[in-house]
Amino acid sequence: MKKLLLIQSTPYDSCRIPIKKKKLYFVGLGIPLLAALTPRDWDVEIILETIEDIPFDTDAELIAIGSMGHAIIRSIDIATEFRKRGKTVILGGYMASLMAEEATQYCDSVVIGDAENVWEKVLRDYEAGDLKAVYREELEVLTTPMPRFDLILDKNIGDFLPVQAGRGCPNSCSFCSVYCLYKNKYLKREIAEVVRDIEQVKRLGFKKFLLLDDNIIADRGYLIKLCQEIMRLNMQWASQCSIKIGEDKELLQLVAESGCITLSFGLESISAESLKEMDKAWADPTKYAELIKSIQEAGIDVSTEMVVGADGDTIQSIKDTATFIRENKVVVPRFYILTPIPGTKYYDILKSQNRIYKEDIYSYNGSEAVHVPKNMSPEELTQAYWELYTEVFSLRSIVKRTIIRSDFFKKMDRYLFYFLINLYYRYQIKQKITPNII
Ligand code: B12
Ligand code: SF4
Repeated sequence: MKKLLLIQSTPYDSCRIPIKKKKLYFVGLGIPLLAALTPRDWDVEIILETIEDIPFDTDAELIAIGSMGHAIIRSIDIATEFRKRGKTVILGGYMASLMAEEATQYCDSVVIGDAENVWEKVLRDYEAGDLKAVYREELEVLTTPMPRFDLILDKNIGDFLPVQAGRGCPNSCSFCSVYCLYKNKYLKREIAEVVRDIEQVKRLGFKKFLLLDDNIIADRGYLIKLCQEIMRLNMQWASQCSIKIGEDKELLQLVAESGCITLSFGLESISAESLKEMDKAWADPTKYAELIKSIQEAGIDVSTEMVVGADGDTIQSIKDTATFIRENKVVVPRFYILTPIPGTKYYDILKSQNRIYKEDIYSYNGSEAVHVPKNMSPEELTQAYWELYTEVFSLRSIVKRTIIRSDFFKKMDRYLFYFLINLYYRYQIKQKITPNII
C-alpha cells in the first residue's frame, strides 16, 4: 500500500532548536482533516512534531508538511532532509500558502489554501507521475469529512479536540493572515455537519471541544442555531470572536448556556490610533472594559490576544497594557509584536515605506521586532514587549487576575486551572518563549 506521512512541524526557538513539549494541549484540525481527505488506498501516518520526533527513515513515499507562521522554516528544513532521502514532499497550510512562490523552491509541490477540493487530485497526479508545482482550488461551499482523530488519539494531547464551523472572516484587518487568504469571504458549514463532528468528539470520550473559527459571531443567526444544537450535547467549548459579542446580552446568555466556557478576543491594542492603522477602527478600546465585564458576568472567561508596536503605541502605552489586563482580570492574556507577515497588506504598506527592518523570516516569530515602529526603535519595542509579558505574568498580576475575584469560590476549579496555566506561561516567558505552543 502507498504510504503518506503527514507532519505538523514545530517552530524553532531562538537557538534554532525545534520547540518540544511533553503534551500538546491544543491540536489543529488541518492534518487530521487532510488524512480524512486522503483516499483509502493510501496508508496514512500523522506526526505532531511538537510532541514527537520526525521519523526520517520512514517507509512512506510521500511526505506532506503543514506550517503555521515562522514554523515554515522548520518545515523547509524537514522538506530538504526528506528530499535528500529521495522522498517527494508537499507543503501546505497557512504560511506555505502566503509565501507559495518561495516555498516551491524547497519542495515538489505547494497546496495554497483549502485542501478539500484539491487534495485527492494532488495524490492522483502524484500516482500518475504528474505532480504540479502549485495547486489552488478556492472553495465556494465548505463541507468537510469527519477528521481522522483515530490517528492522533494515542498521542499526548489535551482534553479538547478541534471542531470548525466556518472559515474566513468578514473583517479585513491589515496584519491578518486570515484576511490575506480569504479576503472577506466567510464560509460556514451546514450546522448538521458541525454537530456530526461534535458528536464524534463526544463519542471519542472528550467532554470539551475547541471551535477553531476566527470570528464565531460573524453570522449571529448561524451562531444562535449552532448554540441551540450544541446545548443538547452537554459539552464544554471555547472559541474566539470579536469583543462586540459583549454588546449582545441575549446572545451571550445563549452562548454561555450552550457550554461555552472561554472566549478569546483579538483586542490588539488599547490605542485607537493603532487600531485604525490595523484597519480595525471598528473596535473601540474605550468600551473594552465594559464589554469584558458583560462577558464575564455571563459566566464566560475572557482570554485576549494583543499586539504591540503599531504606530499609536508608545513605551508608556505598552506599559499601560499591563494595567489594563490586570484591572480587567483577563485570565489568559497573550501578546505578540505586530509582525508584517509576508503576503499581508501590512507587509506591503511597511515595505513601501521602507520600514521592514529584518527580512529573515526566521525572525518573524511575533516576539522580535522586524519593522521600524513610529515611536521607538525596533530594539526598544522588543524590550518593551518582554517587559510587558514579565509584568503581566508577575505573581502579583497572576493572583489578581485568577484568584482575587468576587466569583472565585463559584468557579474555583476553573480559576485554579487558569492560575496553573499562568504559572506555566510565566515559566515559558522566563525562557523567552512566547507562550503559545501549548
Ligand atoms: C489551532 C491553532 C493553533 C494551535 C495548534 C497548532 C498545531 N500544532 O496544530 C496552537 C495554539 C498550538 C497554535 C500555535 C501556533 N500558531 Co496557530 N492557529 C490555530 C488556528 C486557530 C486553527 C488551525 C486549524 O486547525 N484550522 C482549521 C484547519 C482545517 O484549517 P487549516 O489549518 O488552514 O488547514 C486547511 C488548509 O490550510 C490545508 N492545510 C493545512 N495544513 C496543510 C498541510 C498540507 C501538506 C496541505 C497540502 C494542506 C494543508 O488543508 C486544511 C483543510 O483545507 C489557526 C487559525 C485558523 N483560522 O486556521 C491559527 C494559525 C494557523 N496559527 C498561526 C500561528 C502564527 C501560530 C504560531 C506560529 C503562533 C506563535 N507565534 O507561536 C504557533 C505555531 C505552532 C506550530 N506548531 O507551528 C497563524 C498562522 C499565520 C501564518 N501566516 O502562517 C494562524 C492563521 C492564526 C492567525 N490568525 O494568524 N495554533
Ligand atoms: S477580525 Fe480577526 S480574523 Fe477577522 S480579519 Fe480581523 S484579525 Fe483577522
